[in-house]
Amino acid sequence: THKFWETQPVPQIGDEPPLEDGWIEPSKPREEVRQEPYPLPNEFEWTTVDITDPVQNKEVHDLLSLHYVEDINASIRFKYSAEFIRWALTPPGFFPQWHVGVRVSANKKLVAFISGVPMSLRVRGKEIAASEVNYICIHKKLRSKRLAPVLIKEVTRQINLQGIFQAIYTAGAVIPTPISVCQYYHRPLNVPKLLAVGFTSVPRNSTVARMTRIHKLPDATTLKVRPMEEKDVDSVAELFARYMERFDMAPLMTLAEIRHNFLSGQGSGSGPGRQPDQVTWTYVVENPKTHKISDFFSFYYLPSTVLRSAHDLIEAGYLYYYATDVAFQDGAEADGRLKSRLQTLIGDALIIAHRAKMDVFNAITLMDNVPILNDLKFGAGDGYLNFYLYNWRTAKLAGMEDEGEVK
Ligand code: YNC
Ligand code: MG
Repeated sequence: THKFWETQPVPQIGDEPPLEDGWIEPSKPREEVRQEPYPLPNEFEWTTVDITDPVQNKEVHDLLSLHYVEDINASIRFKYSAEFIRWALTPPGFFPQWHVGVRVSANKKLVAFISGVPMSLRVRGKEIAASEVNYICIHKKLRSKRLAPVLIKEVTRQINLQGIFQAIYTAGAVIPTPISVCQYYHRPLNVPKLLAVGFTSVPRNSTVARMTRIHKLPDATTLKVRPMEEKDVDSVAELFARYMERFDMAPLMTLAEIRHNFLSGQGSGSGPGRQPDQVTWTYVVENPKTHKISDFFSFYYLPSTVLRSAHDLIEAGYLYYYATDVAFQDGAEADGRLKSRLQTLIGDALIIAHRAKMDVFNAITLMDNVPILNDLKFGAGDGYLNFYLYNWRTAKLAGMEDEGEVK
């Protein structure tokens, strides 16, 4: 049973698929939203974290570094950089009040956090002004005390106060009720390193040398890709919007959001070396005649701490958004031209990530990833990511029943 989630406007276990998409609870006028913060146990107090303040940014970074998501074996833990957290929490139109922290009253130590950012989401035919809720984290010493529901209710209140009543969120945890579940896949880039830290092991029928050879990548990309620049924003936005029409659920991004999400810290024309503040890496293919962007891919850099040797980091790239105009050519999907182009494009992402000295490249089974993962030598991981909508009914997304299967 789910004492908390049973009380929330989310589809409950066993609910029939809805006849029509829409809210579960109607929106309220601002004055009908609860005006007072939810009560916390006595020794704690609420704080609005100013994530643009380097000191508070670091406090969130430090909390997550020690207490955020671990893999199922507790062998690695995400280590979001301070720059990453600031980037993720400051998209265009962000609300500082949606960055909710809990401090110990006595010494002001930050011991819990949850955040929301505004976004525009399309679910099937409907556009929703939504929030994306992420980075819920409670200090390990304060676990299992029902503090998480208080954090969730408080961020919901702050979001409601801005006139937003829907949210999207993802979690490894299974709660009522996922609309989709994706599996993690991993593509080794630095085999000796991954073996040394115990992220992978040598199968019985293989050797280190053989594994290294199989995963070797060329230095040069196949396509003529270059880092995305400011001048590409319009063209990338157009390509992105059109490509996303392929999917039942996708974000809708303004030009400002395209710029924020894809150009973060990427100095124009910067080479493959890692910039200190670089979070996302976006590369484009420019049509030499029209100067339109025909393809782009993006990934973000997110290391994980190796827990049995805390000084070791696994440097990982995560596939983010991509698009290709091959998808718009007649018959391209049916005759395999789309799959082939995507394989080349994402293959180039692997090459760039490898050149940037990353150890592994990760992807989940969404968008058009599934058909290309095996050929690109990704292996299935043991992690899953569940997708959820708050206060929105819709049937489960495609891939929910056949996840993991190659189309
Ligand atoms: C979770 N990840 O089921 P029931 S992902 C949501 N998301 O409630 P307690 C979760 N709910 O089942 P703990 C959850 N994990 O009794 C647990 N729950 O109804 C539910 N880990 O609370 C759980 N970050 O305080 C149960 O649990 C209730 O002390 C139990 O705290 C949980 O960011 C947690 O994995 C996850 O820091 C904070 O374990 C803690 O264990 C922790 O006794 C490591 O809570 C870090 C970690 C999760 C990453 C993520 C997405 C969060 C989504 C939250 C839901 C947002 C809803 C939309 C709100 C806006 C609405 C609008 C408009
Ligand atoms: Mg708790």
